[in-house]
Amino acid sequence: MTIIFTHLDGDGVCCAALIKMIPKYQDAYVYFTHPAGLKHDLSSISGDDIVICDIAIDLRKQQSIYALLEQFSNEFSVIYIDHHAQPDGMPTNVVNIHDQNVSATELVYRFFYDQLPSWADHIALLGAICDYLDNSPLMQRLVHHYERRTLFLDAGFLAQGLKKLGRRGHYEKLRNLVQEFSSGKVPSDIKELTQAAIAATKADNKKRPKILEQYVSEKNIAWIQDPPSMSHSKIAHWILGNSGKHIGLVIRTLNSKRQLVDITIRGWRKLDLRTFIPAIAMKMGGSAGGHANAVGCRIPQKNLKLFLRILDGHEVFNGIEPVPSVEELIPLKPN
Ligand SMILES: [Mn+2]
Repeated sequence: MTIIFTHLDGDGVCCAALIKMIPKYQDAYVYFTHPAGLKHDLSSISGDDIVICDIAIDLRKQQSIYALLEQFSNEFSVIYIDHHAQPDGMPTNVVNIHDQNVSATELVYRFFYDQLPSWADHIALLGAICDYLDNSPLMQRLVHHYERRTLFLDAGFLAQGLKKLGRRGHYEKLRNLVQEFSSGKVPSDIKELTQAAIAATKADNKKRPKILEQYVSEKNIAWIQDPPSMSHSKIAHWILGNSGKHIGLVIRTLNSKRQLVDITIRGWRKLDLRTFIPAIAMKMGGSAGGHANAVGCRIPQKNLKLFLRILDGHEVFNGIEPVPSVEELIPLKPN
């Protein structure tokens, strides 16, 4: 049997659904995991072919993960498909499909393209949209196979519905969802998903005005600390848009480790956030990872103020155009 290890977000679910469309993998078992849990979850299996999708390699566990993959790949097929930063040293017998510019779903779609049904492009698009990575040449080409508004409605049902269904402990429901998608259904066919999505969207819309009253604007950045519990990336987008600053940050004090904070950062795609934020986080005694426009950091709480000050004063912001204000873009010239 094959085991598919994947992430429990929209991108990860679509990766697994695509793979299970292939006859060879239709009985594969889907194991939902995350970077910090991958080593533990890999240790719990034996004697299977594996495909791992959309899971970043946690630097602190890199050596033991690579050792396990090496051991498995000497005897079984091991395919690693991912789009997060990847440390060197992936064992040579592992088929390593890696590109940081596109979604994991797109990589799965392209790797298995010859074995997929023609309608797999629909699920490929949904996974890419859920990870904000539908701007690649292939996805831009495929968008025209469908109708944009309908496509985004389905992607919205998936991303928002997973706010509830994607919680840990709902693994059986998620496996059913993967099964439905791999048999030709889309999110709008699945009542439990659409209902959860509508409830989540209503709750988000209700929280938005309150959150917009609470954030702090600096010269180049806008940030909020310990907002009501909901998607941090969504809050980061809201305060980014509302403030018109270059980046938006959501800071959360960890419940289990009060001396640490997690920071979710989003920008306008004019800057590659990886080129300067991880270095600052490391200087503060923390760590960081992510994509060009989506970075997460964990740093000691005591260095938070300094981190924000260094970031706000960073020279990288001097070299880019300011974000235009809405008012600048409003005026019309009558003909
Ligand atoms: Mn992803």
